[in-house]
Amino acid sequence: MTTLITVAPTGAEVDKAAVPALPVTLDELVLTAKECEAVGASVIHVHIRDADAQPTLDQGRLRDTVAALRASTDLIVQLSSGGAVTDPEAARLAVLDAGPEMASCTMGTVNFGDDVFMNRWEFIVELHTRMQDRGVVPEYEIFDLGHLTALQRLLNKHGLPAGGHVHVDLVMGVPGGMPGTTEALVACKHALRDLPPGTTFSATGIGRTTLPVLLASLSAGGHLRVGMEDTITYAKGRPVESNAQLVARAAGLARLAQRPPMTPSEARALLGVRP
Ligand code: KMH
Ligand code: ZN
Repeated sequence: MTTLITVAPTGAEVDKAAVPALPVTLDELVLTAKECEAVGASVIHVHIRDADAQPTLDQGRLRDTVAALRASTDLIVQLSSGGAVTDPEAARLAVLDAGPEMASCTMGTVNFGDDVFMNRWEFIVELHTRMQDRGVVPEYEIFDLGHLTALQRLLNKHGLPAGGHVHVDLVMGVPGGMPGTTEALVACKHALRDLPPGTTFSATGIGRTTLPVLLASLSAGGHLRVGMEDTITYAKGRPVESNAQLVARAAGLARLAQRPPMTPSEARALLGVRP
């Protein structure tokens, strides 16, 4: 068995001024993507920034980003439909207009530090059905155990996603969501039994939960997401130098676990993404 490694290089929350290694321009993002592909990533989860390094869902920039990543790498491009907590629903839905192969789809509302990451049921249904119509493969983002029950309800009422395969990402350790612990990951794994046969999962631990979650996921048969969206500290007192550093560490641990990184074409076959 091999390991799907997703890199989430930028996110919407980390401040470029405080973390200069964060990729925020298109050139920085493309360079990061190439480096991460070289050391084992097969999917890139993308948030973009504007000229002032602030998060944006600008349609022109999104299209340019998808085109540039396609031209320079073989990575599966997964645009974030989550955006920043301040983004309106219409702009989040319009992310699909940029033509990504994949997009994220968060399965419920969650407290997000001092903010609220709002995901109303009707919004989730709209996102899911638009992705079905356009052949965009979702990654269902799970911030809490109940989000898996919401996914079961979504699939029962509205059918399987584009590509027919269900893949979830457990986002663990957000202040307000489930903790980044082995116990929480195992609870989620149990709940996956109520989803369609063959459902796969990856996991990402926010902040200092990155390593416990990574190791728990590997041992539980899960896949991995790493990147500076989720972690900016490599070890105590040691800032992350680059996204590739995090991907290389994940790939090394995956190899140790006898589950080497999968290639982008293997990842497309697994996830039901059309080449
Ligand atoms: N930035 C968070 C509010 C996603 O990309 O789909 C939402 C997020 C999830 O990062
Ligand atoms: Zn994200």
